[in-house]
Amino acid sequence: MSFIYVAFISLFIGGLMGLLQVFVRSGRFTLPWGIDYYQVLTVHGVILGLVLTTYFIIGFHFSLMGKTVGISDKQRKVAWLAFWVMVIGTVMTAVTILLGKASVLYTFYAPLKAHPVFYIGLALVVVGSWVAGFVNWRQVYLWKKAHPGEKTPLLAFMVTINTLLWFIASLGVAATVLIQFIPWSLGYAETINVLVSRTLFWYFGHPLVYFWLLPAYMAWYAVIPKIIGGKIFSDSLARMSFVLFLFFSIPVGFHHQLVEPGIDATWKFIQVVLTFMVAIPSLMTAFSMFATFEITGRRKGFGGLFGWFKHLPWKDVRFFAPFVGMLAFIPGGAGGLINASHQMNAVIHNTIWVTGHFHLTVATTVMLTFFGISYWLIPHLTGRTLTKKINKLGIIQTIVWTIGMTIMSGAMHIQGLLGAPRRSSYSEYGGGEQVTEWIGYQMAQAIGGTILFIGIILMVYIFVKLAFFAPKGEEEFPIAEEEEDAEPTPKWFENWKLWIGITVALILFAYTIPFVDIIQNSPPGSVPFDWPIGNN
Ligand code: HEM
Ligand SMILES: [Cu+2]
Repeated sequence: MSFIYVAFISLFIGGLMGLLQVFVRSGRFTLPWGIDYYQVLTVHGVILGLVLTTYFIIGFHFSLMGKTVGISDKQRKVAWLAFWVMVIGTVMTAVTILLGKASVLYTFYAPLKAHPVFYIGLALVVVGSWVAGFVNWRQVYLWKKAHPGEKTPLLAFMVTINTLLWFIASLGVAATVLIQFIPWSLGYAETINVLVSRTLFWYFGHPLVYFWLLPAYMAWYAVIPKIIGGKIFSDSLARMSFVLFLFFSIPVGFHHQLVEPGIDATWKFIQVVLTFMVAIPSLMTAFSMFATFEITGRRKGFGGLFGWFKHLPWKDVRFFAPFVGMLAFIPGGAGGLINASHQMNAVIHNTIWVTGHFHLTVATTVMLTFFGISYWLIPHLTGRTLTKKINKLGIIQTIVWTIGMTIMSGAMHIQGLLGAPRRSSYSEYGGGEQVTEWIGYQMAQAIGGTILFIGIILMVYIFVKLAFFAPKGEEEFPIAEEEEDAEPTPKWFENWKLWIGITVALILFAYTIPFVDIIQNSPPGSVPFDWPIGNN
């Protein structure tokens, strides 16, 4: 619950920044008191992309592990340690951003330099999250020892995969922060190798998006079936898709660096091919969700080609919100295929299309699923219940979010195709002709963003209700079961050495040669640049 408090406070602050951004970009509003647009945007990206997600996910992981394999008092203590290390790091980072000493955006690309405390704070957040992951692994290990021969519960298996993915991926960001950014920002190193830092960042940055997405998939595979009164479609298929996500989410960071001149095109091509492999587990997930829906509906006696579709509990927000999230993943995923394709990437690269894309994926698919989880998880943890009224408000919240996001993200996609840059305060670019094509859409973006902000206020209100004011009672923690006649899950799914071995082999294959090449043939490093630029 402590993790979730941080997540919802972040939602509110970050949402407010988002509102300011769409206002500024509409051209009708300037920030008061000399506040800098890029400071606001850094708060937004860091607090929503990094803080909200990581805290919610770790809290959700702990709740799933507690329910399935249990947590000992000692483990709980170490989990608190993880929490406080993360909080100290978050506060350090937040203070530097609020003081205007770290307006470097959440990707902190070199050679823009932040105050050293910004990087040290980030490093602490990562270390804290590792401690949390180690606790999870220990929980599974002790459960296995106490239950010889039994398979790890599905959700504990999934948490293990996601923490593994996070650990392996965040080694990259830890390396660049510790070896490159901290010495450079402290003045011990004069220059920084920009391409190495960006490569290490994206080695982390892509798997990061799967770290966000997999907890949503946990809820889709193992919670939603219970909510709709069905069973898990296939335990083995769910595990296999998670294993494939582990394989194919890390050795692919180059698809964020397709326009970078210092990386050999062959290796970009190889990493793009590996990127597209992720379509397999994604479509497996889509297939198994709809299979669950259909089987459950037919079992309840709803026949016909689509009759089973009508039986779904549309009025239950625990289902409705994540379901809308699933729908948003259809355009979101299609946009992702465009982003990852080298030629089409050239059209949308660094335009606000990209922002439109991830507001559909992380800010809708993932967020609406996390909200869907919150409706039962928060009352479950606080000993309260989800009332009919809050449920209804949740449905309204989902609809408001969908309308706001459709308008805002739609406007962003169109502007991007017309060439509007992302990460840019309002500008008419000296009256350039091309600008007239997109500038009107910035108004639509502001309207969508405002509706979206109303969605955030609603959600924060619901959170406060569920955490402090809803009637006392017992809220179910919905975990679906397997079919009675399900095929047994093969034992080799628990062969962690094999999964980790393949993951590491794929990473070494995709990164070793180009990385050596980048280091050997790098241009000179860069001295630090402070924001506003010129203070180097
Ligand atoms: C009221 C709701 C929101 C509004 C109005 C909003 C608006 C925006 C806008 C306009 C930008 C682009 C600014 C620019 O490139 O100049 C942006 C960037 C971003 N947003 Fe949001 N957003 C909202 C909610 C969210 C949520 C819920 C998340 C994540 C969970 C999120 C994550 C991000 C991230 C990671 C960036 C990129 C920052 C960067 O490029 O450095 N946003 N948002
Ligand atoms: Cu990516």
